[in-house]
Amino acid sequence: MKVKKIIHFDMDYFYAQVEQRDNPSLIGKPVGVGSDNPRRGVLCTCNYEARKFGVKGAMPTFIALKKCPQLILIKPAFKKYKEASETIFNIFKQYTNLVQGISLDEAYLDVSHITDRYASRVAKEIQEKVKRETGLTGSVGVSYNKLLAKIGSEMNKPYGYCVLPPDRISERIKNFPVEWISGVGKVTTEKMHRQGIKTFGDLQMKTKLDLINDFGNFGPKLFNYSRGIDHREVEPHRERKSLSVERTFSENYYEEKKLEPWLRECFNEMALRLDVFDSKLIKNIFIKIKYADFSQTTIERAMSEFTFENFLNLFQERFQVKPEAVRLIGTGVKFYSHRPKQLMLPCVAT
Ligand code: DCP
Ligand code: MG
Ligand code: MG
Repeated sequence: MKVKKIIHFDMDYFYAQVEQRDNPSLIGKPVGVGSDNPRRGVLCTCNYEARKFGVKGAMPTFIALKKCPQLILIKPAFKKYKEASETIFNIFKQYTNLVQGISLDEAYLDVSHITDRYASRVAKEIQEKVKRETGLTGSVGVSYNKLLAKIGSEMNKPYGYCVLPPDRISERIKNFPVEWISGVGKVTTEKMHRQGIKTFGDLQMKTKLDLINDFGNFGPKLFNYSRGIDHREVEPHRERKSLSVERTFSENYYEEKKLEPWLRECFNEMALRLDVFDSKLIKNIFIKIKYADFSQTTIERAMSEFTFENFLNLFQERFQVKPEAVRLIGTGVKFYSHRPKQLMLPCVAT
């Protein structure tokens, strides 16, 4: 089988870096992007100076401020991030049609067809071009499959660069922590740790049957991934089934008036993330409400028009049934599962 050449690219502290680029006085200081309301907000991300204090993306702002009182908070400006994202995806597409966008700042590229230079050379070129054209840094990983390319891009962040060639791979990845495997999130990591499985090497000691017993369908994948084997293709036209945006509050709300601005914030972010074509292919819209008692409800409706009022109506309809303290609110859309081919974009960056 021919060995593939896969690149994984991910921008460094993306939203925060854009803000720093546009306001250089922030450079060298801890910066968080997110709601600037220290009582209710949540961070989207933060720069590496802030991470030294234990601040992380998705952390409630008040906790971030406890860890790092001098943290500079900036409200997100999604339009700027989307612009930067479009620029980087245009660069990717100059190299290959096989670009799979994972989010605004992240993509896999299959560059197997480029034979006149090493994939590592191509990756460096892309990294430099992104820096020149956006003023921003990203990290790249180069390998012969998606799993290892992604691990590579995360290994030396920020402005990282790492090549993982196939020779003696299962030996060389033995000490990598299990949480570097795609699909191994917090819950699976904890489960593995409880069983004394901390590294790829620990997984390699298990039989396929052990892994199936403990992790079900994910077992055979874990068996392969822990040995650096991954057959997933880069899928440029991968269909997105849904898109949603949600906000968790650090205090609960039970008044519709107080919830409405959050609903609007979710809607606005979703509108920005939606592609022009995507917005024509929405089948249903939905609202998610999580109550203070952690019970959760969603209400879904066939799409008539993509307007805030439609989401608000849907929300009101559901909230009237149970007007109690709310801890999370979200808006979402579901797409038609078989989209007409001619409407597909060459690449969809979330
Ligand atoms: N993002 C968000 N909410 C999250 C996760 C991410 O709003 N829960 C946004 C903010 C990030 C951007 O998406 O800047 C990209 O996400 P990444 O996970 O790639 O994180 P960063 O690029 O910020 O940092 P890193 O350098 O670790 O990639
Ligand atoms: Mg990133
Ligand atoms: Mg990312």
